[in-house]
Amino acid sequence: MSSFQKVAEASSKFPKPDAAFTYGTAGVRTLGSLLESTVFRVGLLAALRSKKHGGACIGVMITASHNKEEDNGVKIVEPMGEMLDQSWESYCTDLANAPTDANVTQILETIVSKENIDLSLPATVAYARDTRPSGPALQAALESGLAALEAKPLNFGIVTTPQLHYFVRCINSKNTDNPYGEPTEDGYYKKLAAAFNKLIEGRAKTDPIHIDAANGVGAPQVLKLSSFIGSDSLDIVVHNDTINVENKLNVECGADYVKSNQRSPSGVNVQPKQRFCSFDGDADRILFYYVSESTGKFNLLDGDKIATLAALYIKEQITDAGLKDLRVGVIQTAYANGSSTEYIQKKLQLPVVFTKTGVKHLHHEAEKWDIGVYFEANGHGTILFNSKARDAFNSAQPDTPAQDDALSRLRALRDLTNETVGDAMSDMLIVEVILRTKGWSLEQWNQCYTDKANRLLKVIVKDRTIFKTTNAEQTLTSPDGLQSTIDNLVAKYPGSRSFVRPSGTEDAVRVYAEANSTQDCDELAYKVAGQVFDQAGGRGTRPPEFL
Ligand code: G16
Repeated sequence: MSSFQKVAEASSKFPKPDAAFTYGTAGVRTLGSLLESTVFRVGLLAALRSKKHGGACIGVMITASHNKEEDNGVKIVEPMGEMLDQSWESYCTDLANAPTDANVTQILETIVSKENIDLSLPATVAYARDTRPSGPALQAALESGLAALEAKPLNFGIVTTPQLHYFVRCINSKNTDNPYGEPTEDGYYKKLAAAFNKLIEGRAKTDPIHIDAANGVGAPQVLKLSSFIGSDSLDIVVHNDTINVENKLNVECGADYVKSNQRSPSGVNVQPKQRFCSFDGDADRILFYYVSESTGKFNLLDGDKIATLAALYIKEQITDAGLKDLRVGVIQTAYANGSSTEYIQKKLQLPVVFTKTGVKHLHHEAEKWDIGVYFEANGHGTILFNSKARDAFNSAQPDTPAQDDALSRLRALRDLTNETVGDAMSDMLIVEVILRTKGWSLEQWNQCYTDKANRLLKVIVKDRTIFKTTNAEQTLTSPDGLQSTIDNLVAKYPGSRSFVRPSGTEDAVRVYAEANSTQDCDELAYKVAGQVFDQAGGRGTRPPEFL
C-alpha cells in the first residue's frame, strides 16, 4: 500500500477542477472558487518542505493581494521568511495540475525520493489568510492537507502577508544567536513601535498620515500598530477600511489602482498639504502621494522613490557611523523609472542591479549585498542587512558621540524593517522616520529627482502563455514579430522605452512605456497595447489609440 494512502483518501474530497495552474510571480493565483484542490495540495507540499528542512516551520499564505476579490491565491514561505525556493515551484505546479488522486500520491513519492526526504521527521506549518470571502473554504482545504501528512498546524488567522512571513522567521530563529522577534501580532507591533519611537526621538511631530487601506486586512492591522506607537508619536487616519462588505477589496482603491491610474483612490478627497499613502489588499505594497498646493496636480511617490529615499538615508547613516566599507546595493526591475536609476547611480553613487519582476528575484539579489535595498516601482520592497552589517551595527567601536548615535539609528532601522518581504506598515514607518529626520514634506522628497513620464497598461488576450521574454523580461521572443513592431514604435519617440510581459499574477499582459513627455508616453503605451491586442488575439475592447 502507498505510504500516502491517507493522502489519497483526503485528496478525493478535493477533486481538481477543469483548470490549469502555475506557480507564478507570487504563488498560484486564479479564481478563489477553483483553488480548493490546489490549496489542499499546497498543504501537502508545505508539510514535505518542512520535513526537508528537518522539521522547521514553513509558512502558507492564502491571498491574492492586489487582485480582484473573486481571485485568491496561495504561496509558500521558507523558514527565514523568504519566498519558496524556486527549485520547488515546479513541484507545486505539478501537484496542482495532477488529474487524479493517484497522480497526487505518485508526485509526492517522486518528490520524497528526489529530495531524499525523511518522512518520519515532524512537520510544522504556520498559515494565515487575507479578508477574501473564499478564504475560509481554502483554509479548511489547507488544514485537510496538513492533517493528511500529520503536520502541526499553526493558525495565525487574518493577518497581512508580511506579518505571516515575519512570524515564520520568528518561530525558526527563536533559539538561535539572532532571534528575529516574538512570533505574535503584539510582538510584531511592539518591535516596530519601539524602533520607530527610538528613531523619531527629539523630532517634531508631523501632520497625520492618511492611509487608503484598499478595504483589506491592512486596515485593522495598522490601527493596532498605531495603538502601540501612541498618538503622541504619530497620527494615522485610515480610509477605505471596509473589510466586511463584499466587492470592496481593491475596488478603485489600493496601491495597484493608484499606480496604474496615477490618480487618488475613490473614497478619499486628497487636500493640498495632506500626506497620503495606499496599501494593497494584503498590505505588502505601499505608495505615497499628495496634491500640489500651487497647481492642484496629483503627485505619486512610488516604490522607486521609496528605494531612493531609503538608500540616501542608509548611505548617510553608514557614513556618519564610520562604516564606509559596507557594500550597499539597490535592486530594481525593468519597471523602475529611468530617472530613479540615474539618481541612484549618479547622485547617490550606489550600484544598481536589475532582476526579473517578482520580489522573490529581487530578494535573492539583495542578499548578495551587506545592505541590499530592493523595491519594485509598484511599491513592493524592503531592506536586507547581512551578518557583516549586523555585526558592524552591534560591535563597531565609535570614535565620537555622533558615530555612536548613527550606530544606534542603524540598529533601530534594522528593527523597524521587516527583512522577510516588502511590508506596507514597516515601509510606511521607515519613510516617516526619514522624512522627519530630514524635515521634508512629500513635495520636498519628490524633488530629489523628476520621474520620466510613464504608463502601465493591461491587455487581456486569449492566451497570455504565448508571451515569452528574455533580457530580464524586457524583450519578447514570442509572439513572432511583435518585438520588432514595439522597437519600431519606440524609435519614433526620443528617450523612450517600452516592454511587454505576461503577468504572473493576473490573466493579463502588462505593457510599460516611458518617455520624455506625457503625450509621447501615452501615445507609445497605447500604440504598443493596440499592437499586443491585434497580434495576440485581444479579448474585450481594443485599447484606444490615445488616452
Ligand atoms: C506580486 C509580487 C510582486 C509583483 C506583482 C505583480 O505582488 O509579489 O513582486 O510585482 O505580483 O506581478 P506580475 O506583474 O507578474 O503580475 P502582490 O502584491 O500581488 O503579491
